[in-house]
Amino acid sequence: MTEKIRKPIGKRKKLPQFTIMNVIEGQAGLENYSSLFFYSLTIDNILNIIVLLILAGVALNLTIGQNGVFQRAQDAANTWRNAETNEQLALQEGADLINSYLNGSSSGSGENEEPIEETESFVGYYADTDGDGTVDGVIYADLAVGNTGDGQWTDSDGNYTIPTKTNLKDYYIIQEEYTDDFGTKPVIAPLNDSSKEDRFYVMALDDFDSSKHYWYKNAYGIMSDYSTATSGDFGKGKDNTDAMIAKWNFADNGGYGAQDANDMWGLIQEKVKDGWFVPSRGEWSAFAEELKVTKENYVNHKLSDWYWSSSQTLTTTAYSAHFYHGYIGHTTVYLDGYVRLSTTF
Ligand SMILES: [Ca+2]
Repeated sequence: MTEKIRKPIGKRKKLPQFTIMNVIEGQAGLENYSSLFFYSLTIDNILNIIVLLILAGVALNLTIGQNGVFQRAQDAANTWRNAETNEQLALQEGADLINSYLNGSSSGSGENEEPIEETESFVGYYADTDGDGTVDGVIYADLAVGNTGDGQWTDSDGNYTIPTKTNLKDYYIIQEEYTDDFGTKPVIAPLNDSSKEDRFYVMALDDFDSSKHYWYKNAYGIMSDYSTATSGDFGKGKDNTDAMIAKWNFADNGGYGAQDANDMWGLIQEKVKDGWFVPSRGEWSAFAEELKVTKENYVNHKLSDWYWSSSQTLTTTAYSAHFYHGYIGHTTVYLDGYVRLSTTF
């Protein structure tokens, strides 16, 4: 916007309470500012800016009160020749407040949000596990409530128990409506309280990648400690994953044999460092039953035919979630299957 286009506010309307406009018009130096808001102020958008500041949670008296942003800008303007620096600081503060609101940094922190109910199930809602505005998965277990399905997906291999816990973290609705592979639901994010327990189990909305991977190709027939090395229970996927990555990293030196480049335990390690894990047999069962996934509808949820779990079955096999058949299966560890990861928050 050029100098010619900007009209002195005083020539348009006579509003003494906004003599701040003199600040804008009196200043060649203002053109240094990158913010377009202060570059093109009119009486109309000054009012809009005040509304924005209030919406952004900035108290009214901080905005237009006795010691507010605009008052300080005005005061600075009155002594401009001696106090150019103060004026610029006050104006910059206003610009920063507006920019932080428009960038969402003052609306996504959750600090002013109502916590969600502690007795209601939020299974089926989407999760923004780090509150950054990007959805990370769908909630399939809520430890405030426990099972909401009947605790069994299809047959006894699909049994699961979701425990209930107390001292759980607080959460809030960060987005009222979001549509993805599990329909349209609100999105939940954590309030800031990291000292408490995670309440939710979350499944990623996409496979780890578009390829199929071995469970652990060379482990076939030599997993003699299968009954203790991993567990099929709900809540054990994280421990299973840590244990199997340790085994895989040991390879021939105490693990289940040589590594293969297509073994999932090698490929997922970066994601595991971010808190993701391969779901246990019970976690896959809970996911399927709690979200009512069947062999008839799994394609609609963009799920692949079958997935590895992190739970061993025998010396040669691990459990797998077979959506194509609609049940939990046992699969030989040198076969290749899809991988989808879970996390908690
Ligand atoms: Ca996120």
